[in-house]
Amino acid sequence: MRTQVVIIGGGPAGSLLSHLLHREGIDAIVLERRSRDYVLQRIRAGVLEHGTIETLKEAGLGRRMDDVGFVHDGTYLSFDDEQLRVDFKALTGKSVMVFGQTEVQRDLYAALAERDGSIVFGAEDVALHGITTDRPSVTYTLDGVTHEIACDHIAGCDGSYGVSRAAIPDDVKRTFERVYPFGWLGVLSETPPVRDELIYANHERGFALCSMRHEMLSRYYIQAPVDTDLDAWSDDRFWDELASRLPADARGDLVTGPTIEKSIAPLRSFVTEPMRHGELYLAGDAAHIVPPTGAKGLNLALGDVVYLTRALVDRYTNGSRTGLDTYSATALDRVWKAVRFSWWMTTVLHRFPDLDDGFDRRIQQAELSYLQQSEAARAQLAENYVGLPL
Ligand code: RFL
Ligand code: PHB
Repeated sequence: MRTQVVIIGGGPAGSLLSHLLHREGIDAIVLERRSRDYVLQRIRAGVLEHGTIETLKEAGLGRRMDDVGFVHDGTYLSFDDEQLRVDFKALTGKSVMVFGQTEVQRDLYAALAERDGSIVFGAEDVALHGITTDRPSVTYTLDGVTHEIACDHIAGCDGSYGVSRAAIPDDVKRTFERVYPFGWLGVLSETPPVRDELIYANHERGFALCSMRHEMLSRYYIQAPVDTDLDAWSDDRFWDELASRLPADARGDLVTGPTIEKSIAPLRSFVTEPMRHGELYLAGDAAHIVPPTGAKGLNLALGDVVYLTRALVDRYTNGSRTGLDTYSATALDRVWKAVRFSWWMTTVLHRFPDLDDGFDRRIQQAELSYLQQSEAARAQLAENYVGLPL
């Protein structure tokens, strides 16, 4: 079999890439290790940047987002007894959309389902061949039978534990990592969100975040040790701990109920450079991970895909390789700014258990006080939160 682009991984990055390429008349096949239902059950990101919203709309994927997503013009930060609203709309003219990753993925799979053979679910033992030649190919096993697809280019969209990044030799790539000494314990509950916008809380007991999916589905997180035993966290214990970290008025408005999901996620920053080797192009979590505090992971993945689509259109429509040659540098420039912002939000809003000499805490207090007093400080937060231009 032959196609123009083999896409490894059918998460948001891989499925959007396939959809955008198809609209440009470029053939692609997505190889996804899991089943469709498995991917749709993963509960992950919730906030879409301005540029992501525009991209999805331009790609004909905006209808349900516009119908059921929530436009948010700002967010709340709380610390000690203070609260601050950062007004994205007033500071940048832009807003974000609360629309879960699961919903984005559902719309992408619906678009892919209209084209037979555009995605293979349950593809095992995916392996890359000849990535530094002009005849790359990918093999995989489906129901015990091995298949081979010859192609011009391979897009590695298989997340942080996929096979694509590992196909770049160690002496070619360089990785950068920061592991944070805590995780996020998150729950979903069929209760009304505590407020109409998100609350990011820095409290002496640790960070907390109030988010949502829709009118009767809330998403809450609290900072917790990475090795937290989920069985030790009854719903009551979670609600008590969350309430203790929220500003008093929000605490009073918090509606509790049974949780329908509970999980712990580690927090880390990770970047691999370059994002291209031969005819292999990495996009999304395959190339970089950010802590969720800045709500950037999904947006960054989709941003890479926009750049890669432009580069492939340049190649197939204009016969120019310039876009492909500059893809890694272009993407990394934007990636590092999101890595910086996510690191900064994480550092300013969490309590660091092993930093108790007081210096870092004073810096944190100074950052928060500066945000309160300076419109310029709030504008830099807002500009990054709604997303830098693509
Ligand atoms: P994904 O979503 O991980 O998709 C990669 C896909 O590749 C498949 N795969 C393979 N397929 C074939 N062969 C192989 N060898 C393969 N290995 C893997 C996988 O099954 C999967 O379907 O990466 P992508 O597309 O780059 O999208 C990135 C986003 O999913 C990610 O950045 C965000 O979800 C990160 N993230 C969050 N981001 C936020 O902005 N806010 C959040 O609240 C948030 N919560 C999260 C998260 C990521 C999490 N992970 C990865 C553990 C919570 C969690 C738990
Ligand atoms: C979420 O709703 O899951 C969410 C929102 C904002 C973040 C991280 C996660 O910064």
